[in-house]
Formats: sequence, structure tokens, C-alpha cells
Amino acid sequence: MFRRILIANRGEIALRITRACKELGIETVAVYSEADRDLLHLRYADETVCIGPAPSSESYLNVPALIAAAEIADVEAIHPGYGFLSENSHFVEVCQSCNIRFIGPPADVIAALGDKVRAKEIARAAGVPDVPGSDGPVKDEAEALAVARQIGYPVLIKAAAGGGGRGMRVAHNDVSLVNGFHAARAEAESAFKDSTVYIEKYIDRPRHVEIQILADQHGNVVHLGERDCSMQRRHQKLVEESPCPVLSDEQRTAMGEAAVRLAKAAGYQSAGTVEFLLDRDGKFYFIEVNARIQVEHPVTEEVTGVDLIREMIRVAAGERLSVTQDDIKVTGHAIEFRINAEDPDAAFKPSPGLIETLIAPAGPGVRWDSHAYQGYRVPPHYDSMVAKLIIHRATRREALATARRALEEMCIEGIATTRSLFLRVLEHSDFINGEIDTGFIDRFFGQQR
Ligand code: MV4
Repeated sequence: MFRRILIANRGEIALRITRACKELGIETVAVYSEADRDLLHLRYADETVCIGPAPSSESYLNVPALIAAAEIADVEAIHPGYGFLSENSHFVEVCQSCNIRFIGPPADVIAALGDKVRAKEIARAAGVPDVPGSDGPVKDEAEALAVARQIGYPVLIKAAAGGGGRGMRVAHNDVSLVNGFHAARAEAESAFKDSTVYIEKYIDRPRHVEIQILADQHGNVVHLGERDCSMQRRHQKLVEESPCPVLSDEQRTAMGEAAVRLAKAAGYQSAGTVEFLLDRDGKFYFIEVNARIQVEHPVTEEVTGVDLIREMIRVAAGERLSVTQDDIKVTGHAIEFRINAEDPDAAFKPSPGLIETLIAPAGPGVRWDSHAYQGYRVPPHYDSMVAKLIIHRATRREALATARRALEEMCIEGIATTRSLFLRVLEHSDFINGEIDTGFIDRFFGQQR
């Protein structure tokens, strides 16, 4: 096992990784930017290193600074958390060349899955259903028109280097297709320096259902059930739950087995997520792989009892997964609410600043993953998430009752948060009945005014 790990992240996930390391008896090296001297996990770290000024590009994305910190602090491995350098194959290669273990998938696997066209090819070869569409990249306007007419409108033009909803264009006819094709290519070129696009049939108001996987270096791959992440706003997830309220046991097994086949075909290692769209007829389609630990991983930890961060560290050190597929049972219902420093009544405008009061909810069925404390100042430079409230109860109905109770208990003063939105969402009959899709939040705000 590793003796010492550097945590190349901030906020709640840096704290979460620190906790896992402590329990494994591993020393931690915390890195931080000049805006982050007050981060909670710095207090628990064995060593702390300032890696640069507030902007991420000069600190948490600063590869030379991170490698220098890792060398000086003499770590054996780096955990990237999510975001920042977590899916940067170049960074993984640099770590490898410096003899530092990257706690995540191999560089070539991240690169292959990061290219959504290649990921779809791997999926198809593994017998995983994907959304009908172009067979690979679409080169020009004429090919785009031919593909769109063949699969039928509406279609979605996506950037091969995109993912997470960036650089997508819907087209309902030939005219919007031609415009969308050129717009998507230009956007992809400027955002990713890669103008490659592909086309898929547009699935109307799907649910977003993703499978958590774990893979070790010995060819063992397991899935840990699904998370329904349909409640999103502008591709930012707000609520995630497991199990998905509308998935049958047969669909769950089929989706889980598909995810494992894909992971094996890709040579996957570490924790990862295989994303699917679930259409209104209950059919599922692979869309992309997230080659990292995700924000919403605690939902799966609660229903399976598996510590995903611990497994990630263990398998990176060459150990075998501590669970087999037969060991994994989904128990009860878990749901996570992202408490962001944003004002839901002002178009989710960020609300950084001083937390004057913080009362964290607790009690049966409540988990609070947060780096926030009374007197902490939320800096304006980064993601606005300040806490994750995770509820685990025997049934969805009970989980929602506990969620209401916990959200009422919690108190954050000094900044606006998404708490008020969740208290209202918990009264909405569609949400109570599990009838949500990716359009829920927009409709919810449409109805409110
Ligand atoms: C789609 C889709 C409909 N049809 N693909 C957005 C995020 C990215 N991971 C994939 N996304 C979508 N892909 C086809 N062929 C609709 C979305 C989508 C979406 C997906 C999941 C959660 C929220 C979403 C919000 C808008 C669009």
C-alpha cells in the first residue's frame, strides 16, 4: 500500500480523500491555492504545499507546480479527485514519467474514452447499445445531411472532444442541421482545438442513468448499480439518487452488465461511470464514460456499503478489488442534494462569501460531506458546491421524509444556497412520484412564475 499520497484537488472531495487516506493509514499531502488557505482538509494533512495563485490555471491545473510539490513532499501517488486534472491524459503521462502513480485509469484509456467517437466504437464492439447515429465523425455538410435524413429528425450534433453537454446542437430540419453543423464545429474547435463532430438521434426528455464501476489491475470489474441524475440544470446535476425509481431489476442487470463489458473492452482500471440515456419506452443507450470519481459517488457508497475512494486507492496500489459482483447488494434508497453557494431565485447566480452560521444536519440516515464551517469564506474562484447532503433510508418514501427533516434542520447564513430550492422540489408531486427527466428544473421554474 502507498505510504504517502498527494491530493490534487480542493473542497469537499479533498476532505473526502483525506478521510479515506487516514483510515488506510496513508499520509496525505494537501496542495492549495493562495485563495484556499482556509480549506478544512489542510488541518488534517501531514504536509501542505501552496501551489500558486487563485486562478485554477495557475494552481490546481498547474502541472509543473503539482509535480514539484509531489517530488518535494516525496509522495508515491496522486489522487486527482474530480474536475481539474482528473481526466487529463497528458497529466497521467507526466506522473508516470516521474514515477508517481496516478490514482485513476491509465493515460491511454482516459484518452480513448475522452474521444466520444472512439468510446462509442468501443461500446458497439462490446455489444453495448448506443444512440443510433453517424458511424464515426461527420466530415462535411453533405454527409451531415445524409446522416440526419437517414436517421430522421430531430438529431443532435455533438463534439467528439466534448461530453457533459458541451458543444451540442439540436436540429429539427435540414436548415437547422446545416447551421448547427457549422456552429458545433466552430465551437468544438475553439473549446477543444478539435472540430470533430458526430450526429445522434435526439432522444426527447430522457432520464440520465449512470452505472458505477470499479476495476482492478487484475482484470476484475464489478458494477455497483445505477444512479439517476436526471435532475440537472444546464448540465449541472442538482440531485442524484439510487436506485433509479423507474428501472426494473432486469433493466438494472442488463445496464450493469453492459457497463462491465464496456469497461473490460476499454481496459478500464479504477472507479468510473458509464452514462446512459433512458428513453420514455424504457430503452437505454450508452452515451459516454466519466473516467474519474464523481461528485455523486456517496449515493452508491450508501446503498452498497462499498467505500469507493478506498477501493480506488487500493486498486491503484495493485491490490485486488475487495468485493466480487456477488457481494454487491443494493440496500434501501439513497439521495444526494448538492448544496451550492448559488441563489436559485436569481438564476443560480453564485453567492460566495462568509458563512456566518452553519448548522449541519445529522441524525439517522443523514450523511454530510462538506468542507464548510462557520467562519469559512467561500472563495469566488471555483465551483460553488459547499456541501453534499446524502440521505440513506430503507425506502424512497422514507428517504424523502428524512431529506425534508434534514434540510429543515440545516442552516447556512451569510450566503444564498440551493437549500430553499430543494425544500420546494420535495413538495412537487412529479418529484415525489419519481417522475423526473432532464427537463424537470426548467419546467419547475417555468411553473413557479
Ligand atoms: C443526448 C440527449 C438527447 N439525445 N443525446 C447532455 C450531457 C451529455 N452527457 C449528453 N447529453 C445529452 N445527450 C441524445 N442523443 C440529451 C442530453 C441532455 C441531457 C442528458 C443528461 C442529463 C441532462 C441533459 C440535459 C440536456 C440534454
